[in-house]
Order: sequence, then C-alpha cells, then structure tokens
Amino acid sequence: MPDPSDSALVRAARQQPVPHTPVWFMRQAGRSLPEYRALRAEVPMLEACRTPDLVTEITMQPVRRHGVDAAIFFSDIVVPLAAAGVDVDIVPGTGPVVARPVRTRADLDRIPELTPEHVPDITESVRRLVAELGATPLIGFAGAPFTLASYLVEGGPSRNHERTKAMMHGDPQLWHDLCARLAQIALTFLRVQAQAGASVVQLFDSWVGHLGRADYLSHVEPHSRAVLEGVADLGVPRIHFGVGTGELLSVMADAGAEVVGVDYRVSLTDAVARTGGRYAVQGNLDPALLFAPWEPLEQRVREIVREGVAAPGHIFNLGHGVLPATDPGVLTRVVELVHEVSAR
Ligand code: 1CP
Repeated sequence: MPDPSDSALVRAARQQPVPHTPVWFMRQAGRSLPEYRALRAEVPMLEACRTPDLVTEITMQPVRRHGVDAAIFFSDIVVPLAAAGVDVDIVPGTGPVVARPVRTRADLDRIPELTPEHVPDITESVRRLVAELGATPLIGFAGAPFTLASYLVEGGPSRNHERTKAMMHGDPQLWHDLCARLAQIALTFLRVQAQAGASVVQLFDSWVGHLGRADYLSHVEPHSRAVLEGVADLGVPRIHFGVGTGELLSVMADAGAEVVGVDYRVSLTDAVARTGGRYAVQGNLDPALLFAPWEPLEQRVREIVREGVAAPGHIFNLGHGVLPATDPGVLTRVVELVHEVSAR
C-alpha cells in the first residue's frame, strides 16, 4: 500500500532521515499554470473551490507537471468563512472582499460557527485526492485567526491593517471573541481535511509579521495555539507559516507546530538558531528570484539545500507564494535541482 505518512515530506516534518529534501511550492496550483487558467476561465474562484471535479484536477496539475513532493489542497483561506455563511467573495485581481466588514459586537454575532455539515464537498474532494495521490502526501490548510480577522475587519486586502489593530487595542474583548470564533472555524476546516486523509496541515498566518512580538503573544498566539493544539490528536504534522515573521519565529514554532515556515528575509540557519534547533523548517527561496537568470538562481537553491541539510528537518519551498507571471518551466527545474543535490 502506498503510504504518504512515510513520504519524504512527512519524514522531514518529523525530523526523520529522508532520501532527498522534499519540495513543494505555496500557490503551486494557480495562475502560473496555463492548464489552470484554462480550467478557471469560466468559473468564479469560490465556486471552483466547492466543486470536487475542479478541486481534484487543479490540485493534481502541479504534482503531474513539476513532480513536487506534496499536493496542497486547492481552496482558499476564506472558503470556510463563506461556507459558514459570511458574505465574502474573491474578486479577480484583488483577493477576498467582505460585503459587511466586522467592526462591532453585532457584526461578530452574525458570524456563525462552522460545522462539518457545511462542507461535505471538502471531505469528498480530499478523499478523491488521497486516492489519486497514492504515496504523495496531501497538505490541508486553513487561515490563522489574525489573517482571517484582518480580511473581515478591513473588508479586504490591507496594507497597514489599521482597523484590525484599532480593534485589537480599542476593544480587546471583541477582538478576542472574534479570534476565538475564527479559531473554531479554522480548526473545524483543518479537522475535516485531516479526517478525510490529508497527511499534513499548514496554518497560514500570512500577515502576522505586521505585529510585534508582545502584541502577537497577548492578542494572537492563544488563538493560533487553539487551532494547532486542536488537531494534535489526529497525529498529522503541523506547519505554521507567516511572512516577515523573523521576530516571531520562536513563538510561532512554540505555538504547537512541528515545522516553522521561514520567508526569504531570514536564512534557514538563523531560523534554526532562533527556534532553538527544536523544529523542522520550511522555505525559503525568494519567489522573485524565479525571474532571475538560472545561474544565480541555481546557486541560491544549492545554498538553501545546504543550510537545510544542517537543520533538524527541511522542506524546500518559497518564502511566499508563486507569483502569477512565473515561468512554470523554472519551477520544474528547481524541483529537479533540489532532488539532485540533496539525494542521500
Ligand atoms: O482567480 C484566481 O486564480 C484567484 C487567485 C487565488 C488562488 C489561486 C486566490 C485568491 N486564492 C487562490 C488559492 C489559494 N489560496 C491556495 C491554493 C493552493 C496552493 O497554494 O497552490 C492557498 C493555499 C491559498 C491561501 C491564501 N489565500 C492565503 C494564504 C497564503 C498566502 O499567499 O499568504 C491568503 C492570504 C489568501 C487570500 C487571497 N486569496 C486570493 C488572493 C489573491 C489572496 C491575497 C490577497 C491579498 O493580497 O490580501
């Protein structure tokens, strides 16, 4: 029987010996692939995310094309919010947009809890994917409470997160209650995916690097911890990721993860030191370097693999998602190079 729990990715997350450094890319499914653009041409994003035929096909596309060591479930961090009944849409060229931003207690009261009955299609899509993927692990994911709250409070993507921070400090009780609700939604979404067969889960706190350490610890960490600890009984390795989180790496790792995501601003060597050598690391090629000539790109990939071999465990990835204009041929070459130079 093909067993994804014995894959290079899961082994690296568990700090076990691996045959080669496992590699996958955040946003590996998506606009960099012509086959994705063709499938999505007529279908709105959130509708695509709830259609098992499309979810399975789009999730498989980068696995077939690039030979990556994992699939990431094709969905979005706002899918569980929409499933629970929040009026949110994904607007092409913008991202998630919320019809009625959450600013008051009455707004919060309109956000329902998520139950597995809201998302039978997610279970169906994960089951189909696990059957099709065989020994290749599927990564399930959810957005972390802070990043979800930022979209809900701001009403859409935000540069400075000013309304979010104003609520955090102006009405801490409302903030904590909002984050607790979002933690319930994220946890339910992760549990549904893991119970249907996902081998790994990743909690995306993409924008939490906008906070200092003290605010993170007092206003965010308890809620992210509730999500990560809430899946502990399922035994799947947990990856905790954010952007610009150099100052937060140790507390994000300690929040209940096996793997800490590292963006390109901090070297893997420094990330290992900052997390006490106790965690596997994931990262950290600058996605913009995929646009550079092959020679300096190759050199950087080799450096990252070398640093990763010295870490307790390493999953090669970008520091953030694949940019839409990326040449997919370069991604395939990076996968081949990582496998070749890390073969042991
Ligand atoms: O029309 C399209 O193709 C929409 C573009 C798109 C795609 C392909 C969006 C809108 N989401 C997605 C898929 C998606 N979102 C995945 C798929 C799996 C994969 O990685 O291959 C994942 C993991 C996400 C998660 C997600 N959505 C995050 C966390 C990851 C990250 O990039 O930091 C965030 C912040 C979002 C919000 C979001 N959804 C879409 C966009 C353009 C954005 C960002 C908007 C902003 O800048 O705030």
